[in-house]
Amino acid sequence: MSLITSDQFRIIIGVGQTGQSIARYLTSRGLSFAACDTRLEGAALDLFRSEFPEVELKTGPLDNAWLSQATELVISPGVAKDQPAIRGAQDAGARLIGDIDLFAREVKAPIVAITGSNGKSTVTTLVGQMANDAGIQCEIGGNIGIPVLDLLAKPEAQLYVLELSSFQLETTHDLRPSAATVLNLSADHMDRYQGMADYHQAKQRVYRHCSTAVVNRDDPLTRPLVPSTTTVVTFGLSAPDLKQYGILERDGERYLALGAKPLMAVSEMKMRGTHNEANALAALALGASQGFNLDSMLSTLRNFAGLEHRCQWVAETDGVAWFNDSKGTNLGATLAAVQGLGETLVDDAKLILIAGGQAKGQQFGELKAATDRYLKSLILIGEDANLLANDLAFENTLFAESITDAVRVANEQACAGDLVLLSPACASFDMFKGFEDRGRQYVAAVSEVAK
Ligand code: UMA
Ligand code: ADP
Repeated sequence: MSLITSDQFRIIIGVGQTGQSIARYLTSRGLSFAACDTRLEGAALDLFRSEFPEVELKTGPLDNAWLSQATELVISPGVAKDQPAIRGAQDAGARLIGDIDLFAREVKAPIVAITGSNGKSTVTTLVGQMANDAGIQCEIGGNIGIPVLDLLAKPEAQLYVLELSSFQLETTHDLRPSAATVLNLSADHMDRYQGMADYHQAKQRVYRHCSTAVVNRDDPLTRPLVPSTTTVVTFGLSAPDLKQYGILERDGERYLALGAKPLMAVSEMKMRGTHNEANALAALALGASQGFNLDSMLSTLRNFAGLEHRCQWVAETDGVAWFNDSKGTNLGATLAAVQGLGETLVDDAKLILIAGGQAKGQQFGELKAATDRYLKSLILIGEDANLLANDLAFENTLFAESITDAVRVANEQACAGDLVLLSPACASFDMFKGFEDRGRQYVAAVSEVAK
């Protein structure tokens, strides 16, 4: 582990949320730095300039010769590290790190590190809530939207729960989590990775130097390639072995369970869907590894209603239920939503799925069995609508120009008992500011229909 010293020249690459937090951190430690961003203008650049008017800020294409003067490059997660100017600077001796390493070097309290393709924000929030309910002062941050270095401003924290993306993990070397998990792995960000192997490798980095690895036994790709001295605890939707977490059935009722012991009926949870059962089990395993009181964790699970834009119930109109899963930005999430809600349909009721946007290099064939089984209509929006249409080859596929149009078409298609689900399996930036904007526009359109 290298130490922060003042005789180094650091350059921050990318001046968005992360870059600004790095700049605040380095400033607070009295360390000098410069910064760069490949964009020429934008709100992030304006903010950075106004907060750090004295700092040299280069914009435009990355400059290899300039970057090569740095001893340390602190890169933002959204900037791909595999590009000539950065590789060149590394060859010239610059160390490439991210904000997680800077945090790891300073932090005193234990860290729970959470990654995976889906469920990160849900499990991070849940574990944070479990900790606080159990009387442990806990801060959550990371990819969830709170840069980790900003958490150092709260030194009283007894525990940090971090959501980490594969992008953040790529440049993380010095993190020593008390517990770490890869919740699941399905294709995502294939526009940044060479393939699944590459993406898998980035996610696996969360287990390096961890004390307890929490593993999804239903998903072999989450198994750690770590030394046998690491404690491994598993969760999954099957009946669990001794000291592992899973699901037990008793008299037709499903229970969250630890070994042979039922802990609480799944029906007591406010969160719905088997994917959320997996999230609850992962959270229990992570919480137990930190010594949280079991009864307190179960009470948190009873009260936790899930997060906005994640399979969230929005409204009911003439017997049709509308769900917002705008955060379903990849195939794995949409598959979980379609299966999870599909299993709840009664009699002849069906799902009407609104999907589409930017595909991020994904192929969607793996969704076909679930869409064929549960869908009445597939309504597609966005720039990669045709890609989904071809991969899913669903007979009743309709196209819409906007989210309002999609909701209007869905309303025409739906009968009492049906569910309408927005779960795009795609990024939103072709039509929206982000998944939150997409979700809010959907909810607004649904409330027009509901009038
Ligand atoms: N930039 C460049 N060159 C590039 C790309 C970006 O200069 O090639 C610049 C942009 O012009 C901008 C800045 O970098 O000024 C943006 O940096 P960033 O893309 O790393 O984004 P931040 O604002 O720092 O937010 C990041 C995470 N974003 C990404 O990883 C893309 C946020 O996750 C995270 O909440 C935040 O740090 C705090 O930790 C968002 C995300 O979309 C929610 N994450 C992905 C996901 O969840 O799928 C991984
Ligand atoms: P992340 O932070 O990894 O994006 P979220 O908790 O925000 O995860 O949920 C993102 C999407 O994934 C939502 O659409 C949600 O319904 C779905 N999801 C949540 N948990 C899981 C899971 N365990 N497996 C598959 N999909 C999930």
